[in-house]
Amino acid sequence: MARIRRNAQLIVVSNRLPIRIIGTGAKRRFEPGDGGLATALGSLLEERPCNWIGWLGRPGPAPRKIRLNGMQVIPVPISSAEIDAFYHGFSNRTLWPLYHDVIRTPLFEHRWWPPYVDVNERFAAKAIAEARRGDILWIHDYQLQLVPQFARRLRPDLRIGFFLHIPFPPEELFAWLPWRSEVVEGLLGADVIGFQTHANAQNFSRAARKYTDAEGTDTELHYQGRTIQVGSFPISIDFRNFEELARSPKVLLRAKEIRQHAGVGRKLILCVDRLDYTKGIEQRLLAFEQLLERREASVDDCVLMQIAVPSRERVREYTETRTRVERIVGRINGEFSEPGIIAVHYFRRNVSREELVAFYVAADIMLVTPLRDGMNVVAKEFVACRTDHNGVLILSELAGAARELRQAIQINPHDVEDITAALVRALHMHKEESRQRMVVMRTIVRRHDVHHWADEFFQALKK
Ligand code: GDG
Repeated sequence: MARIRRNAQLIVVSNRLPIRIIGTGAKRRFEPGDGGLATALGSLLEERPCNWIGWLGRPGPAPRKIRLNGMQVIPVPISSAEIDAFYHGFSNRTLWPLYHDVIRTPLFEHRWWPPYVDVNERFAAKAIAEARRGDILWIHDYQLQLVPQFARRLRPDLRIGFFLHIPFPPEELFAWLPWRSEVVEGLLGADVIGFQTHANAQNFSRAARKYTDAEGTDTELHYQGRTIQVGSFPISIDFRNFEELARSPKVLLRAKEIRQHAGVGRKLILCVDRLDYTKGIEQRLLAFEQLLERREASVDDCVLMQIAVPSRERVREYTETRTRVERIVGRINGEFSEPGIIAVHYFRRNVSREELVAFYVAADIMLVTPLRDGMNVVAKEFVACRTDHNGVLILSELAGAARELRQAIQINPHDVEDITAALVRALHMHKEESRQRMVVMRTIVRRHDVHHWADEFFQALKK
């Protein structure tokens, strides 16, 4: 088995690079993006030489290499046609809905598969071109599930890790995928395959035993003469960084302003998501509507603020979700708002990290209702920002985060009644009870922060 050299370089492979392009043509320059993965890997990147392979987010040719903060960034070129098939098509209309409990029907378009294979092969080729003997490859997420196998074939000397950020579906659903064997074989090229939860890891091991010659247990598979570790590595956040931001005078001042806009004496119910059908935005709005309709609370008691970050707008299911969400927001406001008293504040935009933290600090209730989610780090960010130990978290039991955040009010996000009942409970929860719950959740997230996550994965890879 390949071992890690002490001065081995780390080669991270992810669909998107952790950088932003500013400007075009001769005026083009690059800046670090504020992606969660870059933060997560921060300490590892400082420890050893690092390369990052990924896509810049624009079609067509890409610059050869970029040096940024001591890291070498290697962009992978992807054409417009490939973006349509590999990214919008196979990744986001086949795999994404299939891996999220088929909340939307996945499309199985055979013309999308060859570009998925080609682009994966290109990522692998770029990665191994940078790899010296015994280096470490850490590949991320559903867009790149074939990279481990491509890299392994050409470079058996490398240590290869793969981490899936989204759920791995149960056998009954994975069976739908016409390329199920190829996908599992692709992943089995890795030495360590990490998932957000035990259930996801178990789903994968079962699929591997069913669709390939792999043998073994839920945590250890034997395949083509190699041993592969399969495990759960729940991702987390940079707790200290969020906590510090939440304590900064600028953020506190902004939080105060947001509270004033919410209205005196009104409890602020906050929701933060990419505008994605997996996040259960419609269900939670219906629950809020029901709360007002039944007069279990009025607009004088509470206000809902939804930050909805535009996402995948070239995919039809996403534009449809947006239309539906906005229709419900309009209906609730038409029915219940009063002059100067808005029932639902809806912000369809990306806000800065500081602004986001100010919202977390200002909120009374955080409402997180995904119909299925790998982890959901928004829930953890809210907890990290509550340095006052106040605030109630309502959390979907179908988010990976529910495994750790047991002191949240957990709900079944498909059950609008359940969400309404949780809102009533949260609105009336005694301060001492919410405080006790928050203290426990903060201890858990502080201990299992993102550095812990990256270290654990890396340790497994070193074994
Ligand atoms: C995938 C999996 C898994 C949101 N709005 C703004 C903003 N955000 C940031 C949040 C948070 C991130 O985006 C969203 O993370 P989630 O975990 O909720 O979800 P996905 O984007 O679906 O991510 C998920 C994750 O990967 C990590 O493994 O947890 O299950 O689906 O960090 O803060 N950030 C800023 N402005 C916004 O308006 N700055």
